[in-house]
Amino acid sequence: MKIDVLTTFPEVFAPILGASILKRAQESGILAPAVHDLRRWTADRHGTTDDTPYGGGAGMVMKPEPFFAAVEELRCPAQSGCAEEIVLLTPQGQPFTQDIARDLSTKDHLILLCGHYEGVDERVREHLATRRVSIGDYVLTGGELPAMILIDAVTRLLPGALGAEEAAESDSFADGLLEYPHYTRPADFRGWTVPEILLSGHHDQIRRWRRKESLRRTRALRPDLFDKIDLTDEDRELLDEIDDEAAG
Ligand code: JCQ
Repeated sequence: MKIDVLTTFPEVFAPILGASILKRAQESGILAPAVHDLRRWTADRHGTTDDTPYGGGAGMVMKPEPFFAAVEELRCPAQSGCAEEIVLLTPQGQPFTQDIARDLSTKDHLILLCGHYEGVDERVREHLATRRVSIGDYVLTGGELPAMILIDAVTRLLPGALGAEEAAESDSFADGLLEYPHYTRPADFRGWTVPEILLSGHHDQIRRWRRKESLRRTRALRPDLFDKIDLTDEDRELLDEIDDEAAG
C-alpha cells in the first residue's frame, strides 16, 4: 500500500514509521509511506499555508490551493483502476473504528491530509477529501498524530504485516470483544497471583475462562460494544455464571 501524507510538520513522522511493525512492513515492501511538506505546493517565498478567516474572528485557516495542488500531483492516474481514498483527519469526521481501518486496508493508495490551527478551508473537506475521519472527541494541535494512528491501525491489517504469532493473537478483537486479562511470570508478584486455571494446562478450560473474562469486561466497561455482539450459546452460559457469582 502506498500512503502519501501532506503536512506542514513532516519531521514528526520518522520515529513512528521507523519502529516495530511499521518499519518491518516497509522493509518487506508491504507499506510504502511518503511524508510530504505541504509547503512544496505553495507559490510564495514564505511558503504560506494559512490565512485569516473570512467573516473575521481569531485564529488561522489552512488555504485550499496547496492541498489541491499536492493531491492533483500525487493521486492515482485517471482510469488506472487504483483504489484510492483521500482522508482528512478532523474532529468533525466519522469516528475511526476497526471497521474503517479494515475498509481502508483494502485500498491501493491513501492520501492523508493533516490540518492545523482552527481547521482547513471547507472546500478541502467537501471537494477534495473522499473521507473525513475523527480519532476521538478531543481537540489536538494538528492532524499528524491522528494520521499516524490511522497508518498504524491500517498497516497491521495488510496481508503479511504481522508475524504468524502476532496475527493469531490479533484475531480476538475481530469479534468485537475486549481482550481477556494477560499474565506472564512471576506467578506471584507482590502477593498478586495469576489465576490458577492459566497454570493448569487445561487448554479448553483456559479458552473458556478467557472468553468469560472478555465477556465480563466488555459488558462492564463497554456496554456499547457488548450490545453489538452476536452471543453464542456458550456465551450465554458464561454470562449466567458471571451473574451467579455476583448473586453469591
Ligand atoms: C482528529 N480527533 C481529533 C486540528 C484542525 C482539519 O483541521 C484540523 C485538524 C486537527 C487535528 O485533528 C484533531 C482530531 N480526531 O484534532 C485542528
